[in-house]
Formats: sequence, C-alpha cells, structure tokens
Amino acid sequence: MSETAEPSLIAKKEGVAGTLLMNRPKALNALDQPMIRAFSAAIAAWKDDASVKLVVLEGAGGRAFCAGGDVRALRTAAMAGDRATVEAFFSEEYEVNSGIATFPKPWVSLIDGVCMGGGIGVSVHQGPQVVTEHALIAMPETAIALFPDVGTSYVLPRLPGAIGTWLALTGARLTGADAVHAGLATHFVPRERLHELRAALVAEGVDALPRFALTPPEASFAPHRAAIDRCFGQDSVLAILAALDAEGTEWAAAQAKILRRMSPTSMCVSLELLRRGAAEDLAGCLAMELALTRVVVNEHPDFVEGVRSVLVDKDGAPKWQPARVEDVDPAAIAAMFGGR
Ligand code: QUE
Repeated sequence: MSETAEPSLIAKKEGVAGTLLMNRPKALNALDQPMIRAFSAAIAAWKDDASVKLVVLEGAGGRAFCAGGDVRALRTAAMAGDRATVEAFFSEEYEVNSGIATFPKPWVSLIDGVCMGGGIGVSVHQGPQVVTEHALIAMPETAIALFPDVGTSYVLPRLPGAIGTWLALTGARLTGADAVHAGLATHFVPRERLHELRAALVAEGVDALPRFALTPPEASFAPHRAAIDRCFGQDSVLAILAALDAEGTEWAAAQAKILRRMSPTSMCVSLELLRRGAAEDLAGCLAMELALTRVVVNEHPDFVEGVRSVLVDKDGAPKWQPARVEDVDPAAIAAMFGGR
C-alpha cells in the first residue's frame, strides 16, 4: 500500500474557528495515540489564540463521529505485558478529556453517526454537542470488559435518575434525539443542514447555532423512564437483575438478557465506579479511572477476551471469568479500587 500519509487528526484554522477532523474512517475514527497527541497540541495552541473563537470537531467518512479508543492496540499491549503503552494511552487520553473540560471557549461537536466511549470523552465535557438523526451514542464498555472512562464516571451519575447507570451497564444505543433528552447533547440539527451549520460556525462563531436547531422528537426510552430508575437505581448488579425480573415486562426481560451477556466483573466495577463518581469532581473521576485501567486492562483476563470476541474474532461468545454475576467476589471488586 502506498498511500500519502494523511494525519489522523486534521487541525486547521478556518474563519473564526479552529477545526478538528478525526480522520481514521476505516476504524470509525477510533482514537489512536497520534490522534490523542494531536488533540493535545491543538488544545495547547488554540486555548490562548485570540483568533480562534471556537473549536468545531467532526468525524470523517460519513459513518462515524468517533467509535471509541484503539482498543485493539491496547489488547495487543496487554497481551504482551506492555504496561507502559497502556499507561501512556489512557493517561494522555484522559489529559485530553480534562483539557477539553477546561478549554476556555465553545467546543462544538458535530455528532453525525457513531459516537461511543472515547468519542463521548472528546465531546461531552464542553459544549455545545450537536446531534443529527443519524447519531448513535453509547457507552458499550461492559461488552469488552472495560468500564465507563474518559471522564464519564463524572458525567453519567449526573444524568437524570438512573439513566447513566442504565447506559453504562447495558451499553444502550441512543439516537440523537435520545441523547438530547438524556443530557448528553445540547442541540438537534438534521443531517441535511449540518454542512450549512459548519460553514456558519466557521464564519460567525457559535451564535449561529440556535438558527439551525430543531426540537428533537420524543425520546425512545420515554416509556421506560420510570422502570429505568426503579431497576438501575439499585445498589448492586444482582439487585438490578432481580428488579428487572420483578418488572415482568418485555423491555425489562430484554435488558436482563443484555446484562447477562456482559462481563460480570466489568458490570460490578462499572456500577461501583459510577456510585463513587457521583461524589468526585472530574479530576477525581479521571484519577480513579486511570488507576482502574491498570488493573482492568493489565491484570484481569476479561478485557483481552472481550476485545477478542467483539472486535477481533467477532464471534460474540466471550468466556468471562467468572462467567456469572453471582460468582463475582465483592472483595475482589473492592480490591480493584485499591481496597478503599
Ligand atoms: C465497546 C467499546 C468499543 C467498541 C465496541 C464495544 C470501543 C471501540 C470500538 C471500535 C469499533 C470499531 C472500530 C474500532 C474500534 O468498538 O471502545 O477501531 O473500527 O473503539 O463493544 O468500548
């Protein structure tokens, strides 16, 4: 293959904006280390540059905003016992999440397509977030035995009711309209107007946005809001499963079935992380997450197995250790948080 090496994050100054294009379309713009370093450089260059009034962030290729992180590379590093690569990846990514949170001007994310995990981390901490009818937003980490990271252990507990716990444990996929209702996005703009919106943002700045925004349709999860709070507000994964069984609805049975496929350890870690995250600031949450990656990625077998089953072999048949939520030892989960 002889391709001209295009940067995986294309940063430009256009009009009054700094524009960032995540450009790994074949990998659904999943964040790799060069992209993360380029985010860092753009944040440093533009935060005090008075000619940059806002940042406009988008994904290349028309299918994805950003599918997450380069978890295939992390799996390879974890299997090789290469802790330094794992540590560098997450610490630099979380620095970017923090740098976006404290960026002193609007950081406009144009979310048209898949936005999961790391994609939420580069959009949620500083608004506005624009979603289209083609946005698909999720925190699917329990499927690969990771946990909600990139600062979402701060964000998710602050969503209405138990929506954040529901999203984190089931990996539920939200539409653009759903994301606005859940509090993960601020503006709904139809895809057919996104190009025009981008041009207006670059020409005029963030004040152009309200002209393009429409009232989103009702949330698809609206009929289940009360059940989400009843079930996902419980304080253990087993209690959540019992509450779902007690509902006796098709929706609840479907949620329980989804949970039974996820890494049991990862669900228990994720629930504990969100409960702790409710009482921490963003910096505290990112520090907790970084400490957890060292155990979850480098030491627990489920992460390597989860990435294998979802992204490498794509067999959808992970062998979790332990295989059942009933067999997760609460002391082992506490130990993963440093025994505190
Ligand atoms: C959970 C995840 C991720 C995921 C799937 C999950 C994730 C991620 C990707 C992904 C998807 C397509 C790609 C790619 C990565 O999928 O973080 O490179 O082409 O990055 O169930 O957390």
